[in-house]
Amino acid sequence: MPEDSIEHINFKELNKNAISQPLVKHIYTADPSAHVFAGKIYIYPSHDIDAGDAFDDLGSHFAMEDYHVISMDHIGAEPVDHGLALHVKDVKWADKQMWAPDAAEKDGKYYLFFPAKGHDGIFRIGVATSHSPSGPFVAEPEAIKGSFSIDPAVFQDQDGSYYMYFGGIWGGQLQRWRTGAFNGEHPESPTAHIPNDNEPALCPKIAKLSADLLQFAESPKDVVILNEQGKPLLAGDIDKRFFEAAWVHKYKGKYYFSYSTGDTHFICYAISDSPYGPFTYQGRILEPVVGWTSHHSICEVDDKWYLFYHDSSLSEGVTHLRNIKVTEITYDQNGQIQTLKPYKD
Ligand code: FUB
Repeated sequence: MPEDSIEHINFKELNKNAISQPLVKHIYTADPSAHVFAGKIYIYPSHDIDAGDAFDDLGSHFAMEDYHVISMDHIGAEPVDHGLALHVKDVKWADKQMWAPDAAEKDGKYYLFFPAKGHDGIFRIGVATSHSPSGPFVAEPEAIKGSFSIDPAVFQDQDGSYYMYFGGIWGGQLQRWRTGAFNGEHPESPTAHIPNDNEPALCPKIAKLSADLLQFAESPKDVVILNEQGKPLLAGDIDKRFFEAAWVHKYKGKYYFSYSTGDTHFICYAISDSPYGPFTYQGRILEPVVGWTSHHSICEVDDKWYLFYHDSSLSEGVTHLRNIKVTEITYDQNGQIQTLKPYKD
């Protein structure tokens, strides 16, 4: 929801009409990646703070420094904050902006994947490990080789393969990697290097992970999203094209790739028969929330499917002070996800 419409919002009314309430209120949290590990729900969110950086279209105001893991015994249970899981000062290669993380489990070990800006100002993706799903996590000394941009989401397929989906345009720098190398020209511009409206949209990326989950096992490839006519979405399809916040889940044998359209504020999804795509655009999962960003994950808990998402209702509309939420999603008999309105009319 655009910033300029926030001053007209009656937050008391809005919260009364919201389809869900903030899960935690003692800290600001965003970008919730949810998983069931050892029978419990674990949420890996960003930990929003007010570091005093002014709002800009590069997202400089998202100046997060650390991560906390939140757990819940079941949906509706009291969320538990497990405290500091990882701080940027303990990540050798990272300088700032600990953005949207995700986690995975393999053979009883837990992996926290996170983007951060290195000392050269370039976003990379790192990994940290722990023997507990709630951390604390110990970071690898270097970022994942060949990683770039933001918003890692790690999907474990039924055959035991793990894939990382990632990328984000504007402040997430994906557009700066169009030639395979980082293009640092026009550093202050979020839209320099973005394709023209009539050109194919920038694609999120996928890379299979190595067996130890610490590296890419292959060079990142494009995740192509097709329109209903089977043509790649165009950069000008701003209500549908990928912006950031990739997530993949499998439902009835199909791969569902969901993502945020960023500046148009929707959570959309596309379906494929392969984890690599191409994915065909299907529609919206979530209409715009209060706050500029919209970011989510989808997780099955006790045979029901849930959308973990965020808005800025707790801070009454402050873009970079968000709060995580959860609500159920439903599929029709054709596997289509019913679009949710975050606030009832
Ligand atoms: O939280 C910082 C950034 O905002 C995330 O990485 C994006 O997905 C957006 O939610």
